[in-house]
Amino acid sequence: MLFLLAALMLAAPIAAFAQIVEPSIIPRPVAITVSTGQFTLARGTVIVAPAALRAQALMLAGYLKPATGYPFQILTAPRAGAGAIELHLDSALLDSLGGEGYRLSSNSRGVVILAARPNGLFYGMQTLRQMLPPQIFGAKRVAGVKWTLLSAEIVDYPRFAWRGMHLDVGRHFMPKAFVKRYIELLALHKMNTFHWHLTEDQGWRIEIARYPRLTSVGAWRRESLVGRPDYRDSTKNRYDRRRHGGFYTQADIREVVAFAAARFVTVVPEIEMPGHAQAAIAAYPELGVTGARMSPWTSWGVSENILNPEENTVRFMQNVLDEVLTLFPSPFIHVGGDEALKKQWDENPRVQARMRELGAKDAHELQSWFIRRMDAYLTEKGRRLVGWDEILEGGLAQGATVMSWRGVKGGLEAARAGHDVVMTPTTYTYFDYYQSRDSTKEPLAIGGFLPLDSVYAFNPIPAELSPADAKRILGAQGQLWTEYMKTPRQVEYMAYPRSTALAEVVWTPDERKDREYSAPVCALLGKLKLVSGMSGWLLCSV
Ligand code: TNX
Repeated sequence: MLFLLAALMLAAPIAAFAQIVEPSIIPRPVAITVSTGQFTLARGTVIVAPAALRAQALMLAGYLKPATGYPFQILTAPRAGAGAIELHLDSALLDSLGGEGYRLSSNSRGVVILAARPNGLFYGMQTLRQMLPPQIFGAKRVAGVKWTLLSAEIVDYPRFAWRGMHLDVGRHFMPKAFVKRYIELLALHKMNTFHWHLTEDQGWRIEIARYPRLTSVGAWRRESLVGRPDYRDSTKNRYDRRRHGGFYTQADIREVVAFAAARFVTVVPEIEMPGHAQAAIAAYPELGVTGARMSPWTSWGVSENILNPEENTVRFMQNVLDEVLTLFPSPFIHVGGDEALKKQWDENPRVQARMRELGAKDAHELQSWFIRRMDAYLTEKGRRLVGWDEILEGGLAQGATVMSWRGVKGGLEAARAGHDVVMTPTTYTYFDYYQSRDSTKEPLAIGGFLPLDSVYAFNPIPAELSPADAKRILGAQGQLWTEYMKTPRQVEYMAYPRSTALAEVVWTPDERKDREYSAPVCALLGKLKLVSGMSGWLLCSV
């Protein structure tokens, strides 16, 4: 017994020494083998890429230059004696890796990244960054660091095609520079979809040339609610008496879309209808049901004001979509559809007459009619409509894709009916909820409780779905609703580290997910903290 113990005590340090630790890459790669040996970036390290991949090579140099201070000359062929990072495309890899997969080999001579498509090369580059010392994320030259990465063989590709994060800029406007940073962080995590929630009751944020009042009026509200609304007695609500607003010009939007495209992120715009449209009604009262003059909403919750279902309104929104389509190449266009309160429709004689005229037996069918009109319009333009799961009520439009937010039930139903689905359930993907048990230690949030480990445990494919129907689940997405997030810093605090956990949910095979989830997430977060004051730190420091 004693002998055994002694043997164990002797063996333990040797085993620990011999064991090569897998680098913490998030999302965790499909397969990685690490061996002894390493490569160190040096002043003379070159990037080797064929001329067709110059944009990718420049992007890589742009990632590595600031912290190292090295020039990273770009060559089309290796140079004897110089360590190299090589980028190669090989379409024969399409079958094994898909369009977004890559292979990365590193040894003492350098690094080779192979992929069938540029997307894959880009993800290989993100992996390379994460294999280097964390200081590589610094924006300025860091002296005294050995820029070493371990020898490894990595084969990697995503589990889902839709790997997304959403951002509500309607409740609080977020500056363009932050939107770009948010996208850069998505790309670092191999996410490929940015769902930009651009219109709300409280603010319309996208310039539409044909309807200038949408932004001159709709983008500005007089003041904002302080704290949470009092639902029983609204006279108790307090306001900050500070004008809030902002919008993106079409030039801003083009800039963001191009920035995202260079990082293989598709920007899916959302233009909300028929509910969550008070800012639009404030700008053009004829879009509303009551005809009342109003301003963009100053409170949080769900406004009763809803678009009227007249032909003029449909045309107005289609004209808006026309401009949206010129700005966003995304195949998917989001039209909202959630929480459209039907009170004004139910109470208004004109709307009731319209329902009879259209043969809609209730307000749900009327909403369904409205969404179908948009679906037909977008389909005719070669795009696909996405909406929140309320678009199932009253009958789902033919080509619609559903975001299942009120649990996964809507998603199951839609998938079984042959529709594509993005899983966005509150229980796993609402990053506007509190993230720690003692919410008194956190800044005010909407409520709820969604800690990091719950996000990490999420499987976007519900067990009850048949393998055939499961193919309808395009992926999943995290939501950042900003009623209680006034600043970019607050958004980041809520988004991280939970977005890192979600990144692994949508990329890594379920069985490869690390049981010690928090260690790698926090390790990466430590690296990210170096990117000028990342704020989502709470869960890793407790
Ligand atoms: C529900 S999710 C909403 C949003 C709110 C959010 C707050 C969805 C489609 N609608 O308008 O901001 O809850 O958690």
